[in-house]
Amino acid sequence: MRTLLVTCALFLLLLEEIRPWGFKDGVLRNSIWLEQAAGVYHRESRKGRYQLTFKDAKAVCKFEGGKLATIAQLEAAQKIGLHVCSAGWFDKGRVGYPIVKPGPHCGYGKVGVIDYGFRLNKSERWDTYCYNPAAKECGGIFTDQGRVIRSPGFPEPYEHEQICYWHIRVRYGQRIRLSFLSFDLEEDPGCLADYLEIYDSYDDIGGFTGRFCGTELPEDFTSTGNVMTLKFLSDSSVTASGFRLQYTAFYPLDYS
Ligand SMILES: *[C@@H]1O[C@H](CO)[C@@H](O)[C@H](O)[C@H]1NC(C)=O
Ligand SMILES: [Ca+2]
Repeated sequence: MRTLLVTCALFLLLLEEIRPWGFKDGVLRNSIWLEQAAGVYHRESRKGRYQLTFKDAKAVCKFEGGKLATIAQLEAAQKIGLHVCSAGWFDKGRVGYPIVKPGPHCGYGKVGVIDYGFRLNKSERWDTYCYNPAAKECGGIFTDQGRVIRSPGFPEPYEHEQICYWHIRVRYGQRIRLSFLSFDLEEDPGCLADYLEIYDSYDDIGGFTGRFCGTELPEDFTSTGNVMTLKFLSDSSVTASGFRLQYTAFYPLDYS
């Protein structure tokens, strides 16, 4: 993973243009909204956004041991912070998404479950909202000053078909240092099977920093701002013991 250094350098150049997350115009801009609440979570197809028919959506939720969320379950989850800017199928062929924070680009400025109603055409393609209160804990939102993060079940082998996100948000002005303690994911040249990705960002859209697999311990990484996202994905065959890493928040001595 020597390309990491190059990616990193390039990214640092790009990042100079971007303000770190924090207060801007008196508004706290680094909020992270829940992606899983009260047993409800959002899924998109492995092929990407808006690829699931109603039948596919049911199959995805069932595959993970749950079922499509009802509107009542989605509303309950929204009340405690589930915020997803993607429309998905829920129970009985309804489509919508939960919005906590009003914004012009998502939910037409409204808050609550944005409801597209019962779809007549069940071949339309959307994401899905599943309900599974027994879902394995995987990922999370961390605001502590430091913590050890482990792949699910570590040191036992992780399961197939998992996607976990860890969002780290520390105090404004702080940075985050990641140190890998142990690393063992299915090895393949492009890391297309199982991988851990690091994003120097609050989500996995911007700030891609590196993708890792195999047994080589990735180098330590330091964020440029006070947020970071880790994404772990496993495919449907071959597992390994996974990873263990530590993050630590610190105040940089030099702000330049
Ligand atoms: C239903 O939606 C699918 C996907 O958008 C589309 O290809 C199909 O033509 C639609 N069927 C009808 C009857 O509108
Ligand atoms: Ca695998």
